Amino acid sequence: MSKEDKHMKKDAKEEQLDSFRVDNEGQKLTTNQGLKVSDDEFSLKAGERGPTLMEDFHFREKMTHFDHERIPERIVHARGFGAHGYFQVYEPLTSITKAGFLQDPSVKTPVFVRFSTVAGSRGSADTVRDVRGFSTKFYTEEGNYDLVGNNMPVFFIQDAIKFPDFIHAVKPEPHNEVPQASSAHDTFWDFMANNPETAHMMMWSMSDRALPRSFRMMEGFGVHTFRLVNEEGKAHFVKFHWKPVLGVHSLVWDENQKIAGKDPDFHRRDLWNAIETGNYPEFEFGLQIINEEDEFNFDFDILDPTKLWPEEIVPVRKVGKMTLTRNTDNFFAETEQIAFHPGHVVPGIDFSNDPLLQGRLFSYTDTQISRLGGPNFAEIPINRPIAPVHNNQRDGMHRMTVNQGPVSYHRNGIAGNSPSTSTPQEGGYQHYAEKVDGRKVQARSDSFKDFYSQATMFWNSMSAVEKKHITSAFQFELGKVQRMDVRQSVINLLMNIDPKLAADVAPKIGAQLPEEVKQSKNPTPTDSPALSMMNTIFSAKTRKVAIIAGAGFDQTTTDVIKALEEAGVTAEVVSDRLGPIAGQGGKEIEALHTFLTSDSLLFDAIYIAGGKESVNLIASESDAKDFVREAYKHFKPIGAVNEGVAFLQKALAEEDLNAPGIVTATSKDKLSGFENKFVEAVAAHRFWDRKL
Ligand code: HDD
Repeated sequence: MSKEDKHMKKDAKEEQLDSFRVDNEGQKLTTNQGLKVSDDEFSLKAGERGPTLMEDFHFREKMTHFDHERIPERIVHARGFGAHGYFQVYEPLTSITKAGFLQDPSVKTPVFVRFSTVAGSRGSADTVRDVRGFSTKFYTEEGNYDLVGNNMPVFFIQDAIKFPDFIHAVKPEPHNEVPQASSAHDTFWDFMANNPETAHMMMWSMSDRALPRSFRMMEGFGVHTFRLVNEEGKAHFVKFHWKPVLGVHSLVWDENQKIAGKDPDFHRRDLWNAIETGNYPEFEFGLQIINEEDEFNFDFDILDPTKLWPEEIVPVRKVGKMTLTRNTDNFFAETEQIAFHPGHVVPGIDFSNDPLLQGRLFSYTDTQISRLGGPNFAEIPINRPIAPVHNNQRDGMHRMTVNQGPVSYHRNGIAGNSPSTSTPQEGGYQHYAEKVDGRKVQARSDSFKDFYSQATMFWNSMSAVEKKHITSAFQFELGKVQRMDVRQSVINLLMNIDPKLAADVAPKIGAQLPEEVKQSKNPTPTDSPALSMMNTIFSAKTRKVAIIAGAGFDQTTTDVIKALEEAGVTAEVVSDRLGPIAGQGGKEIEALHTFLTSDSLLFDAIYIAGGKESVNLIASESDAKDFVREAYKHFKPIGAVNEGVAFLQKALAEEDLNAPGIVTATSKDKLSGFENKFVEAVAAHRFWDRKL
């Protein structure tokens, strides 16, 4: 954290958290009763070699607390990572919503964001093929507003009643609890095949969107259609978006699997480090808006959570920005105990009748009661609103508030009927008075029955390389499915999305290609370019480059490091040893990694320093060539100058040396301009045109 940030005015949430923070430094050890402890190493015993005595209250208190340290993990999204920050709107949104935090661009609303995977347990790896959760709690002056979204704009199912079934299918199979954090198994694919509404989301989860490079480089979506309501009571339908300022970028599948072993904390480490080094993650807040009158003017039902609104038809208006600026003090107190709920809204934000959303409105409070041990979880510091709380709710497990006076009911005369309700003009929440009329039925609306058009649209929107990745994702995932009939039924489903895709997958998994194709009838745009990650923002900022150098590295090395750092890149030296290493011309750099402690998987690009002595040292490391080869295989930019090029020649096949993204210069070439070319290559992220 920079000096300036340290002295930044604390926001209201941080001030509130201050009153709960405890710093043990320089303090005396006590029991929970505040009694000073004289010994914390040896229990009280009847004689040095005798039994421990019940009387040892300190031992019993310490052990009892320890025995109860764990709480149930979240039933879904168990593994997550969070940070604090703030949100600012770009311009007043008065015409579409009365939400207070969306009115004044000078107001910074404190936020806490938790990113997560869905299927894996709390201790699972970050880099798995999965949807990522993207939950934001806005601590507004009108109360907490939670936007509980994902990094994909649609969902697997259309009705919340199927959620337990879907989650049972995706989680490890119950008889043996295998596999962890993976969708590559029979029950998941059996569910997909038997519930064709999953088709669109299935395509997203087989795409590179399920393999984010970083939490900082993925989009966020509210998924459902919500309503924004203005002061006059006029409503618009909206979809919420988060657009990462660094663009949307992914890892490749092979990399994901290996990183899961090399650094299971890859994403949380990345977020933590970015914030610690002042590279604050930024996301622009976007709205897609549809007038209520236009509800039925689309070839999809806007209440159907398996449909997105193509940005080319309903543009995303960027209306604000969120910046994450502060890591947590304590993972458990903040990230683990935060409780989100799509039903935590403020005046000006309302719901739609999306049946998935309607069910969520029940589930979230309910789950916190068992997860956080009772109904008073809103009093946990991270969950407390900065707006005052006054009501007649009382008691329950772990109650912290000390409510005064005899009255705990509404309407009362004794306390002048306080706490009193508020009119909408005073900020009282008023539900949107939507007219509802219908028979009680258990049914799917006909308008929800087109399962394939948007799945096909998604596929059509992909670039050749994205299509290749999706195809091999299906080959991998279905290749792990044991039951032939399940594999076959997924191929039958794929026929409805794209017969060529089905044809490319079927032979690899021993399935047959059926002749019948039930193509959907609804017309949709053939593609939506906004869905392709090739059309995202490319930037070198915060990319991580491995500088491979040993003692005696040449003088260009420090120029390259400087150029990278000026472009906002993090350059970290990988060497044969840790600590300072001396180069030519009296230069010194600090090696943070060795080939043993690191891996090119953990970097976005690599640079091989010149200098004969340096290259000889590197060449004597048995893992060095693999380091380079793997970076090549994962399409990463590779830079080298002078003797570094000679090392590259040994590591790669001759025909690969001129492949895209290999930036080299020898003394014969003009070294000037090398730095810029290499920085450009780092910004390009990956070079997909390489032959492997
Ligand atoms: Fe959910 C957690 C997102 C459908 C029930 N959900 C949870 C989290 C995210 C989402 C990001 C983690 C919150 C955190 O970080 O603490 N969920 C979604 C999205 C959905 C969705 C984007 C569809 C559009 N969820 C959904 C349905 C139900 C639930 C249909 C049940 C009816 N979700 C839960 C839950 C969780 C949860 C069981 C587990 C932990 C928690 O709530 O706090 O209540």
